[in-house]
Amino acid sequence: FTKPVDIGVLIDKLDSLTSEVLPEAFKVLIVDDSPSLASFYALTLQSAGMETLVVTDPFKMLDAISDFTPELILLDMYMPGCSGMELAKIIRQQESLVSTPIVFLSAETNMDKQLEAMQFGADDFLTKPIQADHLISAVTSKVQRYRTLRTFMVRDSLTGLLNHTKTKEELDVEIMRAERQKSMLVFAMIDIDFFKKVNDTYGHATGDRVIKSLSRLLQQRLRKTDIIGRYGGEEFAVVLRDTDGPSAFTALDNIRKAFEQIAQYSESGGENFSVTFSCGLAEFPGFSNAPEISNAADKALYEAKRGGRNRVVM
Ligand code: GH3
Ligand code: MG
Ligand code: MG
Ligand code: MG
Repeated sequence: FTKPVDIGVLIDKLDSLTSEVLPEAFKVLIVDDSPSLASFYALTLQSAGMETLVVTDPFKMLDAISDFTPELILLDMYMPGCSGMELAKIIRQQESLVSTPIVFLSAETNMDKQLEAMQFGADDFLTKPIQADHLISAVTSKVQRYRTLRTFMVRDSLTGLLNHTKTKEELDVEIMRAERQKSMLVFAMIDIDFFKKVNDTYGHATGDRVIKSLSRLLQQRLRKTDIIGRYGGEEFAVVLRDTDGPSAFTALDNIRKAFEQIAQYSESGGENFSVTFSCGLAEFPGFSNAPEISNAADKALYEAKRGGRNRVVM
């Protein structure tokens, strides 16, 4: 017998493999009390390469959503004990689902009833019976738009890095993963030194370029699996996965030296100049949850500033 397999680890492995090779399949949740109709919609969407989950009991919808994280919800209007409109209202009350597309699919042909249903936060109304290609194209365009919207919602526009909110979410996810896999991670907070002086001396546009140069350096020097976010104006945060304190220290300290070496310049001419940053690190385990670990990294960053800047503190 071989060792028992840790399913969580296996799923993570599979996750990272497929996400690098294939574009992810659209994930569609189908809520309809008729099993035969629901399975017809599911097969139709699967034939277009989508991943589907069918729920025929409306009261089980929320559980299904939290496990499946759909990118579109196809909702029947009339179901025993619960209307599609009530479900739409419940979906919109969940913070993580405020922008998830909801499409009603119902035999209701009365325009007023349709409009009324739309007011519960739905994005479209399709009528039964529906042609397979019509269903596929309606779902495809909605999910594509949702994906585009999501990229704008989670990315910072100057650097293309993850924004503050998304970075914090990712820290939570990675701590849970590390707990499950009994692995380590390091959270790093980076803050550019005397950045006000850069802006005051060379102008805001040059300041922006300095921010971008650090963003590029982090992307080049860190691993593909590390999570890099723009945490604030001239502040960055990094989650280094499967990394212990000493390795993270070495990595960040090398980046620190490389950043200091970059010849920064100003559009208005003059001599090149150099900019530095300070960095604070905290390790998991050691600190056991996201607030604690980010607090510890913040404290370490403060120590780095107090100790004279241009340094990494653990
Ligand atoms: P310290 O070494 O203590 O961090 O000094 P500092 O001057 O960097 O201190 P502080 O964090 O108070 O100042 C950050 C400045 O960064 C303030 C703000 O004007 C500037 N800033 C914030 N966001 C941006 C941005 O997107 N672009 C530019 N050019 N400047 C920004
Ligand atoms: Mg029905
Ligand atoms: Mg700052
Ligand atoms: Mg600063």
